Amino acid sequence: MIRPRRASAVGRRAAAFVLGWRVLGFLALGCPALVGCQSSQPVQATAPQQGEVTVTPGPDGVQAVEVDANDQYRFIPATIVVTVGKVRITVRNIGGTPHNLTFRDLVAGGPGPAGHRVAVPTIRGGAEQSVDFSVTTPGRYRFVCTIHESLNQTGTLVVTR
Ligand SMILES: [Cu+2]
Repeated sequence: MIRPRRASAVGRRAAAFVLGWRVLGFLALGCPALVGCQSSQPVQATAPQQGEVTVTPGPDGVQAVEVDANDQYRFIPATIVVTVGKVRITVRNIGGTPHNLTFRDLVAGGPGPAGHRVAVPTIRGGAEQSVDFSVTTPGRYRFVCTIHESLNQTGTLVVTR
């Protein structure tokens, strides 16, 4: 007579376990949808960074690269590899949300903690704008969209010798 009681206890535990996972599943699936309803924050905020390009200089010696900014709050490509010298980054806003591209630690004339940051100012959807600058110090320079940095709209300029 003990076996049926054990079996039912296991059954209750299993039922509680399944119910627990159903609750977790509801929370996991329900929360992003609720957040999406309450604000313009995207569900795609955890999308991976995409793309890497190695830029070669044009006839004018400028290493020109186009970077798309999209409605998934990403820069594509997110990694840009150049050598020391002249660089031109053209941001194309291919979505409808305004974006900018701002370097945190790269000022006009080279790297540094203060001064005029190298940046493409905020542009509307469908617009494009370039910034020209020179880099003299190899390193990794992070850039962000200051509007959507918390959504991980970031990228890296890798400068080699
Ligand atoms: Cu942005």
